[in-house]
Amino acid sequence: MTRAVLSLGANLGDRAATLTAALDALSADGLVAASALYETPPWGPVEQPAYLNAIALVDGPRDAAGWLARAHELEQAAGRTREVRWGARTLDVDVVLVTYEDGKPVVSDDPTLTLPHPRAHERAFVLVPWSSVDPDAVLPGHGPVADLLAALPPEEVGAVVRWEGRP
Ligand code: A4P
Ligand code: MG
Repeated sequence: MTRAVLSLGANLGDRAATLTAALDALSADGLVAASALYETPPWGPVEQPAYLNAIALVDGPRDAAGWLARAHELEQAAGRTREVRWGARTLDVDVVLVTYEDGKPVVSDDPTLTLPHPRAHERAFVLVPWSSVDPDAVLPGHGPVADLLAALPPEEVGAVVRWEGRP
């Protein structure tokens, strides 16, 4: 049994429907908590539309590779095509962290599955929803998520806004 922290992001198509469907699908995988949806400015070198992001905590019998495989299944189910790295996508599911029952993290520098996720600590779009569902969360190697958030530029944190849907 492991716990995975999954980061979901969508910035093409009906973003909210895509994320809601993926979170619903995860209820069959031991979904423990799902964050609200947050609208977030695109991060990275590629110009692209705003994202909706969410975090899911799941407990299940998978190992880390099993969670990555599940993440890829959810991306395929959303009709994801892989084009530009860091570019726009219907659904991106990243594995942020996998922990064993004793709380020890899976640590891997394998490029096909790097754990903990190498960029999670600097991404408000991961840390804000994560701390909303687990205020005491710790990112191994980097420290408490609350401290990481406090260290980010306030404007980056403030730009991650709970999404209430369009009027
Ligand atoms: N991979 C290695 N480690 C992991 C991991 N921990 N979780 C490998 C998931 N995948 C991992 O990913 C490329 C390869 O990374 C995979 O084959 C997998 O084996 P990908 O999903 O095919 O491509 P990508 O998503 O374009 O690349 P990457 O590196 O995952 O990009 P990021 O870092 O996820 O950036 N802005 C906002 N606001 N919100 C977002 O969600 N997302 C991105 C994508 C850019 N900007 C964003 C957002
Ligand atoms: Mg990805």
